Amino acid sequence: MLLVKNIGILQSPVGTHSLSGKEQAKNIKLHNAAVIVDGGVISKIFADGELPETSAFSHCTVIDAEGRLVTPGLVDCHTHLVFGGWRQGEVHSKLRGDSYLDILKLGGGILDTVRNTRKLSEDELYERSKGFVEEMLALGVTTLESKSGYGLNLDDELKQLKVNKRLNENTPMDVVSTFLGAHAVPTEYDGMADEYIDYICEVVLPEVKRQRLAEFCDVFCEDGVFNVEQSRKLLLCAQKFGLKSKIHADEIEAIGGTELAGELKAVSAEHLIATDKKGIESLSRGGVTAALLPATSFYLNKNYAKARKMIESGVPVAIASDFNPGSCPSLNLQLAINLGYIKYRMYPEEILTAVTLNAACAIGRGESTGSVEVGKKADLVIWNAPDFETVCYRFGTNQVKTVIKNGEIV
Ligand code: IZC
Ligand code: ZN
Repeated sequence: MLLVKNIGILQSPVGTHSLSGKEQAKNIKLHNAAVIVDGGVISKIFADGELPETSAFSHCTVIDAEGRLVTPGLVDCHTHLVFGGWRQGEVHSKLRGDSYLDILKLGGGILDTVRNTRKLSEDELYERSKGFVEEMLALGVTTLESKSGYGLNLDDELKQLKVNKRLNENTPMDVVSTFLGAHAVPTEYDGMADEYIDYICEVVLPEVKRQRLAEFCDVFCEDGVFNVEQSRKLLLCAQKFGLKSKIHADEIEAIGGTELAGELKAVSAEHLIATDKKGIESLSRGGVTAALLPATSFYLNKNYAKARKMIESGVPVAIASDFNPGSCPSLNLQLAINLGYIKYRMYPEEILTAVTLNAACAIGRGESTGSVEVGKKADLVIWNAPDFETVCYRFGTNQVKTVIKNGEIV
């Protein structure tokens, strides 16, 4: 058993469902608190110094938080962390006027990472990704989603998904696997996006299902990548194989991906940089979580998603890193927290919900993590900060003091 005592403030959203509207800003804040962990699960929570001075906890391992803030472990619900190579050369072209989509059209961008990912063996990819996972743990992330999408053929997509599985099994991180075979049209199918979608539906998805390698299916619904009809066809086909839907929508152009997310009642629509009022209404009607990625807006020199409008319209907002080698080569979710505060003008309580419970719900983990409550996993962060406002305010440094995953210090 583990006892975390002398918690200055224990702050957390509450529940197993995503929170929207005013509920998103509701966090419990327990002062002078303590948490007892048994078997990796939270078994008791004390507040206002009510931890009994008995020997009942003498057999516990004790962590003294020394008056610090404690929150749930962070959940990063959108990453592309299994990849080969980097794309540092692209920044130069982007700063001189080539757009992200221009670079992709010329066979660079995602397709460059596909070439570098295909070259690596599963073991090589695993070792590299494990390093990223360790860094993310040290930054306070205890659960994450990892997308494929740099293989774009049967073997290389399965290779990435198998790495997700190994990361989940062999590191302390909980890794939720998403199949993103429709991330770009591979060069072998140049100009034949429809045929590539058919190939995924007929050849790749059945294997992903048979080997149980993913829970979600995602698609890059974007100008010049996959249109709404292709995205719909793919996601409906994936639903038949039991994969829940996610959509990369409105990252660059609003071509209708957000409306499709509403129509299909997707679990989440992700990016939403270019989403307007109509798109927001459709998310709200469909009960879709908006997974916002502010570090990508920063890195692409783009606008920021209309987070306040989404919250006001009752759309649950999650915030994630979008770690990938192109549009966001940062795996630091704390940076996304800072940008959520300054650029989205979200309140610290809303942001905490966005990077814990709402993010957990966006990847189907709301029952087990995302809040500090009896019965949930003992995934906790002790911060080098007295309150979450300070975490939102300071930036550029790792503000985590200690990370506890399943009741163990990592
Ligand atoms: O590698 O560019 N937007 N996919 C869709 C990405 C960004 C990742 C990449
Ligand atoms: Zn993405």
